[in-house]
Amino acid sequence: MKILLVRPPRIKQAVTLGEMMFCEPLGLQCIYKILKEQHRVEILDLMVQGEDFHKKFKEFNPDMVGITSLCIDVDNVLKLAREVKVLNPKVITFVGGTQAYLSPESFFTQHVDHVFKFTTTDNLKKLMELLSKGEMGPIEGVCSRVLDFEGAEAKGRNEYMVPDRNSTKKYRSYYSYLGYKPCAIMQTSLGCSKSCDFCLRWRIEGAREEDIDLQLIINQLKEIEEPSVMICDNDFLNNEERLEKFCDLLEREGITKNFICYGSVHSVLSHPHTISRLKDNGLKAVLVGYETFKNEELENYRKKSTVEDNIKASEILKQLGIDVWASFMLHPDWDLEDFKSLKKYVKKLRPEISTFSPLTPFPNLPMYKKYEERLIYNPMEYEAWSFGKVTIKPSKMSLRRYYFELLRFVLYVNVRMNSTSYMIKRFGVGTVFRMGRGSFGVVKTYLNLMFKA
Ligand code: B12
Ligand code: SF4
Repeated sequence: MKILLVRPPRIKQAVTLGEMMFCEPLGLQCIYKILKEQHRVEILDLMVQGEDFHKKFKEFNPDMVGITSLCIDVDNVLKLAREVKVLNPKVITFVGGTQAYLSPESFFTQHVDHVFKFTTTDNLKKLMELLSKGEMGPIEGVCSRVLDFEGAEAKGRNEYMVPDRNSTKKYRSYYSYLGYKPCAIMQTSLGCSKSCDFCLRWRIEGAREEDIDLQLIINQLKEIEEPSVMICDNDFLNNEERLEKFCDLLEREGITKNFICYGSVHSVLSHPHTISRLKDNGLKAVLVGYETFKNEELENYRKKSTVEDNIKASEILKQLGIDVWASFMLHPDWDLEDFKSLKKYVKKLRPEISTFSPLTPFPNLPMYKKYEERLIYNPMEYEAWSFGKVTIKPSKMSLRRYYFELLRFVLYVNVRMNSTSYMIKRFGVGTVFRMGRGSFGVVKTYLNLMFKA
């Protein structure tokens, strides 16, 4: 069979980082590797500007079209599936990815034939085998239209798979992570035992770390041509012993890359000497969730660190010369004083880059119930759930004023607190120009939201 695997285009009107950066579609590259054993498979990445779905469809003339999905992509995925059926009703459509895992029902329409609630080598191969024989029956983790989309309640998780990075060879120069371009991404571990209250990641991957064999990781690294690699594990710095072994292997194999990763404050505090060794092996920047300046909020979020821990971790990372890309969560019950306190706190922490996200009680989180009465959007307004929009009605000021404070804060931090000069020093003027254009898009979206509020 001929199978076309598609990543939907960026969504301009949603608040996303898409204008600034996007990385390789790992999930599609993983299933490509399995499917290509028996089929002719191609990836079409519509996030890359200039790619045209109709043109590709006509050229490749697929028997099946598989589409990946994140929360905000639902409308785009459904539109693509509809287009497939209009172009050729015989072509089979199937959908997978994060949104299919969290809410498979969002894709239960007449244009989607199969929804992968979770994906394993077995269920993928089983579907292909049945389709090749022209048969159909229940498959674990797959909700099929001919079976009335049964199985949405099935329990199971996405399997760790090794991606085939050659599948995106023609796109690879576009893939970046903030200033690092070209940049690959890889996953070395699943799950997160910190299980913070607002976080979807441990819910998707499990509440304990499942570390993948390091030799398998080193083999992938050896094949990655890009000089920079973003490790998208939830807390790559978590396991001291594993990190030491990782450094041993990098040194033994002579692998030199720029590494960027997510790391928790807890991990930074627990083994700074190992993180220092990792720095000697290429660790350039860590994405840390400091979230808030209030211990009470950190506790409510079930974060395992305190405000004081955050300050200590920021000092350690400064001393080690590792850049910090910090994220903060804006609480809907903040007043003007709180925004001022956050400003002071950010000044104290001095991260190289700061990003801010309004607290988002995503429909699958228990937090959703707590804020249900105050929600501005309903769960079907998919594009609103990007972790960029204010989704909970603020209690201490109007929504318009809240957006105003948010915008003022974002501009203050980015313009006054040196992140521009840091970016120029680190990545050069060209990159800053590209990112500046992206940030301008985000600012414009926020301005629109403010005036509409
Ligand atoms: C890398 C990454 C990105 C990359 C690339 C994402 C991509 N898939 O194309 C970029 C930078 C582009 C990105 C952007 C965004 N992201 Co993001 N991202 C991640 C991250 C860190 C890792 C995802 C990943 O690659 N995992 C590994 C792969 C292997 O897993 P996977 O894609 O799920 O694939 C598996 C299965 O789902 C399946 N599969 C995947 N696709 C398909 C397709 C078919 C047909 C089949 C059968 C199976 C299948 O195969 C794999 C088997 O293991 C996750 C956090 C996390 N740890 O999950 C957040 C995450 C997925 N992102 C998230 C969000 C919110 C966003 C943004 C909206 C953020 C923003 N405001 O800008 C944007 C949206 C972009 C857009 N559409 O415009 C949320 C998703 C929430 C949700 N409910 O969907 C997550 C979970 C982070 C979070 N906040 O909790 N992201
Ligand atoms: S440490 Fe990070 S990835 Fe882990 S649960 Fe908390 S917010 Fe999520």
